[in-house]
Amino acid sequence: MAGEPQPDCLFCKIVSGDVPATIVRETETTVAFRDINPQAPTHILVIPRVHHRDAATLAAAEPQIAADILREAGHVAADEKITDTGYRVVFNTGAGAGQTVFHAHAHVLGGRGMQWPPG
Ligand code: IU
Repeated sequence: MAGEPQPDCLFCKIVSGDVPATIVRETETTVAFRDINPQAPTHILVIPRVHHRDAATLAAAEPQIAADILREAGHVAADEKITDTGYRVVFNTGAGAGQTVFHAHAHVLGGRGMQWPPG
């Protein structure tokens, strides 16, 4: 069922503690942890505890939790002191856009200059 933990989902396992991660913030509805393969000096993933395959699906099903993700992305940026220099919040959506883990997540990237358009 939508929102329920999926046995083969890596991020559900991080939420449950079955897979270790460097967690930097937690709330009742979200977990934020350092990306294992950072693409910037700060690269943190903010995920919902509930399982939805991408950000759009999460926002349609549980809009308050989607809002929680955005708020937590801001807190992460403040904690990492990247708000003054600027940072990027990215939701890769679909394999063609680079999504590899199909549990909704925001990438919070900062600590270096960013290019536009992104690759
Ligand atoms: P993507 O947008 O679905 O491609 O992002 C998935 C991210 O999850 C990617 O940046 C990976 O480096 C990251 N990740 C992780 O942090 N820990 C893991 O065990 C695995 C992937 I697998």
